[in-house]
Amino acid sequence: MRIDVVSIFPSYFDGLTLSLLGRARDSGILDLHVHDLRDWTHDRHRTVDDTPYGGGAGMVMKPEPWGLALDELTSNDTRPTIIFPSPAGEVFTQATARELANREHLIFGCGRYEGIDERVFEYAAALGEVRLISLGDYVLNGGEVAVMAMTEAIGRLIPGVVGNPESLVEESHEDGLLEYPSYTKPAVWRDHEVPPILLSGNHGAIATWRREQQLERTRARRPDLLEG
Ligand code: 6GU
Repeated sequence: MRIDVVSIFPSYFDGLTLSLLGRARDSGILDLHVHDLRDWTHDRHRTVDDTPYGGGAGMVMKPEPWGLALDELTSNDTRPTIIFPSPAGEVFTQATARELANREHLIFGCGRYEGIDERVFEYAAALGEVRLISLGDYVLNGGEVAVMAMTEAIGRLIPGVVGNPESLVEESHEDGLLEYPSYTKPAVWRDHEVPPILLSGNHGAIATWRREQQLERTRARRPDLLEG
């Protein structure tokens, strides 16, 4: 998979070269490129924003640098998926991550200020599949942190990125429930005991107990997940 990220703060993404995704990148499974939006400006101040038509607070990202960036990054492919992180978008879930992990080419456009000129989304729709995606119902200063989260969630689902594929299955959200609790040695730690069933060697009973724990936790913490 190829991923292009466009941002006015490209160094935010230095962290993506570490650990899991860094190894995927080194091994060639993930072809990740981070770009500075200002490289597609042509004025002395490398301007990317301007005041909003109609008035109002804050600044809006100008369309021209985005147009040039999208032209260049889509010049040699069949319709990529172009994602604009936005608190006004559809909410990102594990299902979204699974869907996007199957794409050949993702482009993330990180907005800052009050947002990007709306015409950029219209223009991008002619070049690829446009998705506005939110992490949840709270406000960040820009799309960078959201793109870090999304690329990690997507990247770990690409075959070969996570060493043991079984570890992907028994995660919170993969089966629509929260994860069961985990324990390791010692069996007693500061007067806190490991549930005895886990020491029983009865694998059937352990599987049943874990399922009950998943349901109990989901009911207590995330009843919304059980509604469907
Ligand atoms: Cl994707 N962007 C911004 N700026 N804020 C957010 C968000 C995205 N998701 C939740 N809050």
